[in-house]
Amino acid sequence: MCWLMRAVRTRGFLVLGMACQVAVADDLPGIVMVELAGLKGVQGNVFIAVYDSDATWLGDDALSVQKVVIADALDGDLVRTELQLPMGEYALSAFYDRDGDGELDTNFIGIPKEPTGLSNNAVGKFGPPSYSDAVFVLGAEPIIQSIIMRDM
Ligand SMILES: [Ca+2]
Repeated sequence: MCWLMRAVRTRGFLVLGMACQVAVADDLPGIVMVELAGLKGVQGNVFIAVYDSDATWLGDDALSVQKVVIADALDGDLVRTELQLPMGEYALSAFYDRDGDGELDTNFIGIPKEPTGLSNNAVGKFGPPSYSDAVFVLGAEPIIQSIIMRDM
């Protein structure tokens, strides 16, 4: 059994681990298992947006958005789904689309009117939670993000 050569970019630095003669690109999928709590007994969809930079965080330019049908993904009290992403740094934003319009409803100052949750269960103190509070590193090992969905 040999190790793979792997290059993982972390905050602009290149970290190399190596052995054998096998070179693998750094876009191998990693797996984030997402567990959303607080959605038992509701119907409809939850949307999970993936961000990979502070510049796009919580904006419309998410890396990807995954729609999860709650009825199909409910496992006990949790809604479970899986995201496959290249290894790297990410932050997740999830919302429960209570009224089924496909969008996160907000009030006139931008505060969500539907339940939301962020990776690391990041919460904002005065204003929106920051990317740095929600970011996590995805490597070769699958990781679990347990997110509690909350009404603001
Ligand atoms: Ca909505």
